[in-house]
Amino acid sequence: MSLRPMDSEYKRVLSPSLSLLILAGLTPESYNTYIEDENVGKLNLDDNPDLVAITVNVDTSKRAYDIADIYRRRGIRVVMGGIHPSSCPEEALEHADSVCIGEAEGIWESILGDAKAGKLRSCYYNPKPADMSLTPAPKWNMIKRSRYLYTNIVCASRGCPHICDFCYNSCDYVHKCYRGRPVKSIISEIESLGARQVMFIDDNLIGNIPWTRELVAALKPLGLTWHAAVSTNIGSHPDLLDEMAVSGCKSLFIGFESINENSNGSVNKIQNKTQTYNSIIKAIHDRDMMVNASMVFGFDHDKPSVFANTVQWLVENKIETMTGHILTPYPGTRLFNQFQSQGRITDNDPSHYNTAHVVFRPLNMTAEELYNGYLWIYKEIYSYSNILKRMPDNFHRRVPYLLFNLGYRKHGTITSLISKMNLMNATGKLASRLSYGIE
Ligand code: B12
Ligand code: SF4
Repeated sequence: MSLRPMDSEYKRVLSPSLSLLILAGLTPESYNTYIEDENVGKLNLDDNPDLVAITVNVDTSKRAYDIADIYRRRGIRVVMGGIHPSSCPEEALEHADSVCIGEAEGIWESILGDAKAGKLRSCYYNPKPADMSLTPAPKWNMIKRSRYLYTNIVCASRGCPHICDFCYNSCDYVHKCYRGRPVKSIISEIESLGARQVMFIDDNLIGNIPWTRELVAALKPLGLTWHAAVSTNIGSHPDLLDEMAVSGCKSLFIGFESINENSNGSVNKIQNKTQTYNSIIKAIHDRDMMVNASMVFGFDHDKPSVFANTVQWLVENKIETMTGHILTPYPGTRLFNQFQSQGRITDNDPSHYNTAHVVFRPLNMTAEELYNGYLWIYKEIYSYSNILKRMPDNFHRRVPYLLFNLGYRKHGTITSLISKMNLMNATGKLASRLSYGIE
């Protein structure tokens, strides 16, 4: 995983890749499998597996290709999957024997069978959206959970009903239909995790409101603390917000992206209505939940003033945390196609595609203004004075608020040491205990 200038080392060990744990869950017991993760330790590249499977994002693609080349030079076959090979299969095939485009459910078994029979095809793609009842529970026993900060992550759905131009959901290969997993299987997965706090890592937990209501109702008796990402239309469902709060939801990650309506419109984020933002935040705070606002900078309507205006809005609304991004045209997305046809892509180094570099020519500010503004807003919003100004009115939220804000500030030696000593999971548990009185 690549780090941004404001990231501490522990970002690498935040949580393991669910993709590989799910792939392991789809693999029949008769296969001897193991998982290696370079984020938590040195890879053993001298092993001799029959097949190597690698999950790849754009910013990790260079390293993934290097690893694949090492195995293939020794005659070991490599299959790649994940967001980047799915949108750029030809590029991935220069380093892999085979690419899985999109979801693995329903095709991983064929890949394994074909590999065993020596008939591996170069591309596999399920033209239909995967049946969510086929998604197995991640095989947690395949990794050392103590090496990660959080291993209580759950993916309850696939996709999103919206199609924002900068999001991977706008890629051609993505099935444009939202699917929730059967609620029963989500609940039994949570129960088997044995955790009292759960992070849902879905794109959008409210992509199908009746299904979300069913899920939230089933979460209620578990007495959990949970966190999730939702789209801004949560503001139209106050009764669902009530139920979420009662069932233990403590924070919502929301892609507000911009306080400039034209900027949101320019990337087809038409569901975001800036005049509703403040009331959405108030509705969430009134129910004692925190808001993590995802903000993107560098849209065609953004001027240099966007940074100061955004800080003012974040502080005025006492938004607990901000995750900031420089607009990034991910290969395969509609935004990428637009910028490419306009000749505005200025940097093709994949490792720079982690939303912390300017890889295109902005319209209403220079690339330097965009980059410096991005660094400035992180410093400014997580300055001790602004952390104090944004302190929640509700006393209960203050401990988790402070811990989350300290987590967003850059920490060097101490977190590296905690990570090296395999104390990440214990640190996560301590943070949960301090915040919510649970582990
Ligand atoms: C959770 C998450 C995170 C977590 C990561 C937790 C973890 N350890 O995995 C955190 C918060 C750390 C994170 C960080 C970042 N993330 Co993120 N993240 C996600 C999110 C929401 C879910 C990923 C996930 O686990 N999905 C569940 C799994 C099961 O789905 P999956 O990976 O797609 O796997 C399926 C298939 O793709 C396939 N598959 C996958 N791999 C393989 C391999 C083989 C061999 C095969 C056969 C099949 C296969 O099978 C799986 C089952 O069907 C995605 C959005 C999304 N929905 O994918 C963004 C996403 C992956 N993140 C993104 C970004 C930009 C980032 C950051 C750069 C953001 C930042 N500025 O810091 C960082 C860097 C991440 C990195 N370098 O790895 C982008 C990546 C864009 C791209 N084209 O690469 C995404 C797509 C978000 C978006 N909407 O644009 N992220
Ligand atoms: S609302 Fe979020 S997850 Fe959905 S398409 Fe837009 S950016 Fe992607």
